[in-house]
Formats: sequence, structure tokens, C-alpha cells
Amino acid sequence: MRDGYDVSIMFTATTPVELAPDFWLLSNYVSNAAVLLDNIEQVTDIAPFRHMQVPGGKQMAVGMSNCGALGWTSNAQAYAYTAHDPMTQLPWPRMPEAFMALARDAAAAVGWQYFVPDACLINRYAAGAGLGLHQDRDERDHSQPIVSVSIGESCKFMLGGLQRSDPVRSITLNDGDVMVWGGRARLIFHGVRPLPVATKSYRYNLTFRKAG
Ligand code: MD3
Ligand code: FE
Repeated sequence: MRDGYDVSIMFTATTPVELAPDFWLLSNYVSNAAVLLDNIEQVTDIAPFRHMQVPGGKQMAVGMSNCGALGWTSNAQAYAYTAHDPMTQLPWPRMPEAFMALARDAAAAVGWQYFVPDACLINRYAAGAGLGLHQDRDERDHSQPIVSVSIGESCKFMLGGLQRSDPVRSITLNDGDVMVWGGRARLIFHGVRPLPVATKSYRYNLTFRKAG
């Protein structure tokens, strides 16, 4: 037992599918998302979801928070990983043990041993919220993979290529799905199509990174 939960019941033996070179989908990998929702609530009691501004001045449709030593933040000027929450000046809440175990086990399942993330970005999508096509390039060490976990409502994930103009595939992500990518996929363009306006509850996504 860690954090009061038996984290060993969290993972399902799913067959990983390589959607693109070094880009893996583990469908229905998480078998008890309730543990994750409980931990998200504990984190966001301290570091509430907020809609960050981005350079250019717009506000993101996705609500965001972080846990771990570093958190991804944005304002009207720049993006950065910071040790403190700029909204409260507090350190980001520590990464729950169940999160760490999930990220480590998923990375190892597709061959990235000893993944130790120091940052977990928590995204919350309501009806109408999406994330435009982008690359994740604010992390220092691009040799480390990223692990992402989908919780709650499904979404259509946009999987592009290494050029913004490359064709984009649409992949449905459901509750409990995990993606792991690195290497040749590390700088792939990707995004999330806006959730249909009739969507009744939230989609959450955890992204685990080695940012520092
Ligand atoms: C990077 N989040 O937070 S999962 C993000 O569902 C982000 O909330 C999305 O993109 C979400 O930056 C998508 C993360 C993801 C998926 C595929 C990638 C990041 C990726 C492929 C290449 C590089
Ligand atoms: Fe991203």
C-alpha cells in the first residue's frame, strides 16, 4: 500500500500498439481511474485548475494544474517550467506515488526503463475545449520519453508528423488509455479536437515529463 491505495491493481496487461515510430498506445491500461481522480482532486485543492494565457495574449480553453518538482506554466510573454505555482507562490504539490508508479510502469512496458518524471501537467477539458496542433519542446532532455494518461470523457487526438504541414490522423482516446512516446516521435505535432458541446463531464489528461 502506498498513499493508502494498492497501486498494484492499477495496470492491465494490454498489448502496446506502435502508432508511429517510437509512439505507443496502451489501450485501457489503467484499471482504476478512480484512484487517479482522487489524487487529481488532492492536487487541485492546493493548485487549482486555471486557464493560462499564452504568448499572443489568448487564454487556453484547457484548465491546467501541475504536480511534481516542476510545473509547466505559461503567461502572455513565455512558456516555462517553474518550481512554484505562479498563482499561489507555493511549490507545486508533490507527485502522488500512484502517478509515479503508473508513469514508470507504462514507460517500462514499451522499453523505456528507469523513467523518473519530475513534472506532471494535469489538463482538464470541458465541452468545447481542445488543444491546437503543437510540439512539446520546453523540456531540457529530449532523450527522455513522455507518458500521457487519459481519464474520463473520450476525445479525438490529432497525431501529426514532424512538420506542421504533415497529414494528421485522428485517434480516439478513451478513459484509461496511456500513450508513451520518445525518440523519433518526441517532436511530433499533436493536439486534441474540441470536445463536442454536448459533452456532460470532463476529460482529464496527465502528461509526465522529465523537464529539468
Ligand atoms: C508530444 N496534451 O499537454 S497528450 C500537452 O490530451 C498535450 O491533454 C494532450 O499535448 C492532452 O502538451 C495530448 C500528450 C501528447 C501526446 C502526443 C505527443 C504529447 C505529445 C506526441 C509527440 C510529442
Ligand atoms: Fe503536447
